Amino acid sequence: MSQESEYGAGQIQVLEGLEAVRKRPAMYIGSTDSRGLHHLVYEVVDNSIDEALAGHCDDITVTIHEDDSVSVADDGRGIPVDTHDEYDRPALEVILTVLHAGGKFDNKSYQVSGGLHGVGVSVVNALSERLEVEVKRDGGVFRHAFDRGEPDGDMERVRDVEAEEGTGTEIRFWPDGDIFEADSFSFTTLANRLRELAFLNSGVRITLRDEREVGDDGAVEETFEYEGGIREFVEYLNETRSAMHPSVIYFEDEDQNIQVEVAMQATEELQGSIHAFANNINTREGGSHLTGFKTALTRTVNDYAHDNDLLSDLEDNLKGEDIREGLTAVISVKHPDPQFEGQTKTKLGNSEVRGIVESAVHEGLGTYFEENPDTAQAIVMKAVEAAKARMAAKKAEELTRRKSALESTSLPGKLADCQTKDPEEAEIFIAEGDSAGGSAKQARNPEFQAVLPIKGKILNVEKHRLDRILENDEIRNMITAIGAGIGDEFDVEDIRYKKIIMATDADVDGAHIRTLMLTFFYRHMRPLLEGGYVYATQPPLYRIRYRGETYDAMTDAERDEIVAEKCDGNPTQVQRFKGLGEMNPEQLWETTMNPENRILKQITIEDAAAADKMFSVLMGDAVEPRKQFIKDHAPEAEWIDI
Ligand code: 0RA
Repeated sequence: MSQESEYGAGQIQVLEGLEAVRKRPAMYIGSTDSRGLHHLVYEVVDNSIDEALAGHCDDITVTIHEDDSVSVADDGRGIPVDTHDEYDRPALEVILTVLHAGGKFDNKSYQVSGGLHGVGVSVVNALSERLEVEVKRDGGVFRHAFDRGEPDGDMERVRDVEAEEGTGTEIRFWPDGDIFEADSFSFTTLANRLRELAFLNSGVRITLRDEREVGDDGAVEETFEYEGGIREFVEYLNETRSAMHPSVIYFEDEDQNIQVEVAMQATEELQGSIHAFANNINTREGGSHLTGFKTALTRTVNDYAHDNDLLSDLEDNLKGEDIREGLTAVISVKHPDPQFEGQTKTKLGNSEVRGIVESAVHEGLGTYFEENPDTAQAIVMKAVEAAKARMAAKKAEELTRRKSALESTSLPGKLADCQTKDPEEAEIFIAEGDSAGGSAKQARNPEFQAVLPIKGKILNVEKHRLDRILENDEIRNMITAIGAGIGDEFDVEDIRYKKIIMATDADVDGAHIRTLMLTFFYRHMRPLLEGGYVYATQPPLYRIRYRGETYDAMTDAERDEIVAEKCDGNPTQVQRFKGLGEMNPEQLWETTMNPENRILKQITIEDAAAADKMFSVLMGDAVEPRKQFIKDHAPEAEWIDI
């Protein structure tokens, strides 16, 4: 039973002070790692977005200051500063010091955004070493400050507001180092979310400034503003994909106070990319809005295909997955009382939404097909091709399964398996090239470490359908070794190793192979990444010897530091490892495989839209966008977050 049902929501507010937030921060913001830290920013920005949705704000500026504090400024109505009856304190102070107080104001009742945890700015205050707020409202400029949630003095009216200044709120906070493990904000992470918010709320201008990085012409700054809203979101996602029709299909509807917006565009690609949002939250686990969309899409396309006699080549109807091949879509609903369910509370539960989205899509798309028969026909023909490939893949899969059932062992011959059968303990190194694979086989601890060598460049799965992918030996070996199937059939419960470790060289080729493997995992075994089971080795670049000691360095800078500080500038030997294959088994064990000393990088996919974009840009055909993308993002490498 949750506390809420025991006490009722009313009493909870009395029971919970900001002390509760400081004691159990994860309950309020999910975690205290880097994700939680960034969540503080989103919590404040969500309040500004609410002002925008209420029609009172169109400009938001987020600034990362030099000291890694963040401020969020908006031109909304400003947080109320008059005296709050119940508390006999300025409303501004109440909103910042009382949990859940923000949403309690009558004139702010339609809170669409509200954040995933929907906890309010008081939580940000509780978790900040210091927070300063400035409000322009009621003809004055008001300031208030807090230390770890406690007011530092009283709210002050500092001056009259100048006529041209208008109204607004600026909140600057310094996250509490005692609470957060991470202390640095990532420009890319914030930019991804703010871009997404700007797409989802057309007309709002959101600027992100980074004052830690000062370039030739001042601070690094990016502004997101999209008049076209989610239509432009789809265009952005499709930047490097070849679209099958020139303009994005868009429709919107409102029913029972629930707003529905859908934007979609079919492409020639094989990967579909559908993103569903509820109240600006990326509902990764899907829910009623996504179900409604898929049902209507399948029905509308099949109806059109039947009415126009386009399915003569097939025995059956088109399946949903055939139709969604290469489809890019964004679904956004705004609901006055959203229910979030699922493991990560990112599944929309409200059942009434399903029917509303379903009829909006059925009607909107039906009309579009009637008005654009050429596009409709192309979409159907592409789905027919996908259906044929799906049936061919099924046959290939069955064949693989029957073949392996006949052979005495179904595991690939190249795999050196480990002794333990307990996935919790077992790890597999997928090693690039036979020489690294050979060394790893000698170096490993066979009790719990398995090694699968793969040939350098595996198939680029971004460019082939499943039937072709399954013909590839390296891919088949990975599927059988991991042991949990593939695609829709993939069941993460069956994985044979809980650490799947990509062992590739620390050079450009290694990075390429890692990307190929990751693309494969992302497209066909995504739960592996979602569960955090995928890792990459981080072998050192240099080994330095001096007076009987050995030191490993991961970078050139680290090497120089060791040479200067540990070896009196005069090392006995500096060995550069060009690749894993060059290390002898003992070195490989010591630097890369021994759990005691090795450094593993865990690969997780933070943001599905960003990852999708990354894989289609990196692995697709278009060359220019790829170059630009790598130039923009490679140094941070945060599209795949650690
Ligand atoms: C409570 C009530 C109203 C607005 C806000 C809070 C508010 C909070 C934040 C946080 C950041 N920016 C914000 N802007 C507004 C409604 C005020 C009214 O009715 O005038």
